[in-house]
Amino acid sequence: MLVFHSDASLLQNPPTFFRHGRLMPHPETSERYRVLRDAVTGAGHVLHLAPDAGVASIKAVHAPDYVEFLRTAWDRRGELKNVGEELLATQFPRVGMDTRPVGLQGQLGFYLGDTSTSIRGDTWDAAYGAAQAAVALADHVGDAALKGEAATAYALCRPPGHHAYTAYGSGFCYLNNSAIAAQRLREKLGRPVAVLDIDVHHGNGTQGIFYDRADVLTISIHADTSSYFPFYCGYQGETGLGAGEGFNINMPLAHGSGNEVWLAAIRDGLDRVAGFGAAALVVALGLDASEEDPIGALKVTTDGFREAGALIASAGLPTAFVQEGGYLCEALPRNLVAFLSGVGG
Ligand code: Q9C
Ligand code: ZN
Repeated sequence: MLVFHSDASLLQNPPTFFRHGRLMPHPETSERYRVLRDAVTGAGHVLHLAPDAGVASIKAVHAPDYVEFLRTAWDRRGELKNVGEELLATQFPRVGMDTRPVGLQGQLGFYLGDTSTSIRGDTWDAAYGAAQAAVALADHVGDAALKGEAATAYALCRPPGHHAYTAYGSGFCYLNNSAIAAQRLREKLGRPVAVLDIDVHHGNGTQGIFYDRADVLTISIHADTSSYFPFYCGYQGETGLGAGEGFNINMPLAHGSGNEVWLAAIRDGLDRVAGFGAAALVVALGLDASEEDPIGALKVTTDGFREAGALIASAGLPTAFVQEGGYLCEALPRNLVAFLSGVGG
């Protein structure tokens, strides 16, 4: 299988984040990229450096002011006194507080949803590189689809993307790589596409980006959010808005659920994708549903990941697999290799 990636994914390596009143090691490190890259090359998959396709496909799903903020925030750090290694939001607007402040500290809270998603000197370069991998992936899968081939390929995107909304980042995510790939496929094929998100966390950014649209079906299978990130969404009643009504599906699963429940949800999701008539599928491939994941909440095994790959491949659609979460543990590289072997090709 072709693997699209960017060397810029070695950048943006946050050492710590706040959790439960302590500074803890940050799970979303550049070591994840090295481990996943070595796993796919070790399994014989072929790496392709993504070319720079520019900012247009990023701006097809993200607001220009948010993209400009991400690109320039670190260079503006002189606006603040005594800045350390990273910029972090300290105040966040609530519903109804919608004025964009002028200064950098206020804009950090305006454009970043939590304290685990900081701005460092190389954040933009890393997020931009990951987005380019998603674009290269979509172009490959889309070009093959235009020739009548149901190609499958994978983008090793890091940092991840599915918690990034149109105009703000959160949950370790800055640019929504899965949404960028979906929108690119939608434009290239001129037909509806679907996103199936199997990361253990609700794909809230992707849901938000496509919430009022009928041409991109979004489905998220995740650990129940009533006591789990992102807390404020991810529930079954969120079905879309306006023209998008009926085109967002959330499948929250009980914490501790294993292969059987998770794979049944994937089958259900694939049935919905088929009923929708998607011309192509984007899979937001988090590996943090693993039983070993350090911040996970489900109990999926390596065999479960292999089976998931096989199930998704059996749908026979042009499919773009986009790396999302999945954190360092012994099973992480093994689960990626197993998933891709299940997909085959
Ligand atoms: N206990 C992705 O998997 N909360 N993001 C961290 C750790 C944020 C995960 C708390 C989790 C975001 C892409
Ligand atoms: Zn996740």
